[in-house]
Order: sequence, then C-alpha cells, then structure tokens
Amino acid sequence: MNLHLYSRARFLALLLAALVVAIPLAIAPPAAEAAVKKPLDIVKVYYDPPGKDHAKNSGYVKEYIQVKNTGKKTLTLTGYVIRDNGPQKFTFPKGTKLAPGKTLTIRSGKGKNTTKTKYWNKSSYIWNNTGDTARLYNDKGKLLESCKYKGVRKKASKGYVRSTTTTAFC
Ligand SMILES: [Ca+2]
Ligand SMILES: [Ca+2]
Repeated sequence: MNLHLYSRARFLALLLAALVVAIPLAIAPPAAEAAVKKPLDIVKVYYDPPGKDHAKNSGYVKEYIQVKNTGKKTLTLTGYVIRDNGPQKFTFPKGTKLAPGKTLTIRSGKGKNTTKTKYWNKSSYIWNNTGDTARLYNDKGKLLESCKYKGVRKKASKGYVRSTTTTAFC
C-alpha cells in the first residue's frame, strides 16, 4: 500500500471514530439535567438592604434570601433547611409548596407567612454584611447548594459568587 494513501485512510478512520464519540455529546442535553436533580435553587441573598442597619423588626424584614423551583414539578418543601455560616437555621414550614418557575422569599425577622413569603421569625438580622455563606438542604439533610459571598461589590471568583453592596447572586 502506498504510504500516503494509507495515512489518509487512517486519518479518515480516526475522524469517523471521533465523530461517533462527539455527536452524542453534542446532542446530549446540557446543564438543564443538573437542575432536575437539584430543582430548588438559591437565587439571591439580599444581605444588606440600603440604609443603616437598625435593631428593629422593620429593618430585619427588609433582609431576605430567595429560592426558586427550577424543576418541572411542584415541590413540597416541608423540612427543607436554610443555614447561615453560624448557628442560624430556618426550617421550611410544614406543607410549604412551590410551583415550577416560582420563587419564595424568606425574610429575616417576624411576620405572617404567605404563599410567596416566609419569615425566619428571628429578632435579628441573619445575613452578615461583611460576608457569609447561605446553605440549602433538603428534608433528608442533603446539601443542595452553598452560596458564599463577600460583603462588597465583587465579580464571581475563587468560591465567591457575584455580589453588589446589597445582594449576593447565588
Ligand atoms: Ca443558585
Ligand atoms: Ca445583613
């Protein structure tokens, strides 16, 4: 066999083999698959509302964390948990439901729970202005998301999410 022809045939064979591998990868569904496994997602932490902090419930309730159902089914969040980097813990009330595509706001401080808003019911702020980590667990204690922010305007980097002076984008 002519060496030139041989290498061309070999090249074509390799190219074909590469395509056989590459095509299924190209048509496989992308990141959306991950969202099916972890349908409840932390969207943001509004950790430092504008204005000076003041030790009053009217201040505490301005601070919040938001979660979203990114899946296709309504979620029952009974027993799901949110924690900060310290001892603060929020357990979703029994019977909390979240429809696909909907967000739920959990406000620090006290108030009356509604379908869209739940209250941590603490007499304090939850989210540190100088940086913190929000962690979300399902009812079996499995960590679904960890969102670490610095309390400044910052691009996402080295384990920290993007943040502004008020908001961490998880
Ligand atoms: Ca997220
Ligand atoms: Ca705060």
